[in-house]
Amino acid sequence: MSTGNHYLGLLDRYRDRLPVSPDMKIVSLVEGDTPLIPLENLSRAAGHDVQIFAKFEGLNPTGSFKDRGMTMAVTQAVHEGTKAVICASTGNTSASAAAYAARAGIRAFVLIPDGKIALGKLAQAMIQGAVVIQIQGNFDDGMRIVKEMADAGPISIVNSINPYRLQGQKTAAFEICDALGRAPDYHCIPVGNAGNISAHWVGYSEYAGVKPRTQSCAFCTDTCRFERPAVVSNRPVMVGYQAAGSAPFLRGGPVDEPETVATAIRIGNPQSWDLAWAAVRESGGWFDELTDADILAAQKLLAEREGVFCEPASAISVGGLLRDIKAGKIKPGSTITCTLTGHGLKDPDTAIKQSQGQVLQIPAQTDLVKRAILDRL
Ligand code: AN7
Repeated sequence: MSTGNHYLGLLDRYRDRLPVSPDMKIVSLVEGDTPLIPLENLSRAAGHDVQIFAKFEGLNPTGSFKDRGMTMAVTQAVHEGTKAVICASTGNTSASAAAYAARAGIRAFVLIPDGKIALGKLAQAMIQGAVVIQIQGNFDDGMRIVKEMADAGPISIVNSINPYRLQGQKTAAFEICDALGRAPDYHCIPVGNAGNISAHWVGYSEYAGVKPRTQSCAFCTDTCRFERPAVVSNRPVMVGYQAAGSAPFLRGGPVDEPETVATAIRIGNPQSWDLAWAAVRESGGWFDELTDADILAAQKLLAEREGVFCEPASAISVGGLLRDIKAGKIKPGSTITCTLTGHGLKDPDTAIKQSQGQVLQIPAQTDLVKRAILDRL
């Protein structure tokens, strides 16, 4: 389907840097190419001459960054002749897996935690025809079960332990470099299962023509992309933020009962542990944690000051960055990108709950409405 300059998704755009062969039938919803939004108000308020950009991944087709990895993983799964995909999920992976499976005409099985999944994500998985299995446990329990089912039949795991997922997700780093003409000085990103921070480091390293010291992908023999010419000459410092009640990277090991309002990152036993540590160490970065109150405050700040509505887990990248700028951990004059991983509409309950009192109840009379407005001008 060639259509001139029509953007056809990230597997098409970055095909020469991805494990996409000519005989593959690409399963795509035209994901990627998300906006890199300058956060001018927050940059000004932060001072220190910083330039903050939000990579708004919530504007992918299913409303989260997961679509980048899913187009690659489902394309590969279909190529291998799989009949179904399966994942454990805090919500966004299941929404994305359901969509791409629907597109490919295969079945999706999604394991979600008991309660604690944002309503929008559940709605997506259900309407897109996934078999939704709610387990009496959390994400980590679901992940364990999915891994134990690896050889159950012609069914592909599409969690980020599937290396094709990370390959797709690395394209976010490419897009940022393509937009800025260089890599940012810092990249701030929420961390749950830790696939995304790992994938970004692969992408940045590849674009800088540097092979990460830790092996970061499964394609090092036949389809290694690190030999390709460099596009940029720098790599960012990688900074990963976790919710305080769900922060294994800060605790130094798995957390048994993770808890946070940011349900997307309510994960106690991250699967990409080593890769994420490698990204942070090799880049000279760090992990830090935010309380639920700080996460919600950051979500509100982004919405109120910049008009950008992301889900709580996403806002942690901006909340953490602003704190680190204040603390003097970010060099003055830096260019910083923050990944906003998912759309705010995924979780309307939390948004409404923390905006209480903002709906005025007024009789349907012009004078009363007028007065209410004039009082607030
Ligand atoms: C909005 O959907 O793990 O560190 O099962 O949905 O790569 O896991 C979601 C993760 C950040 C963390 N922001 O990314 C799932 C799932 C949002 C997310 C993360 C997730 P990783």
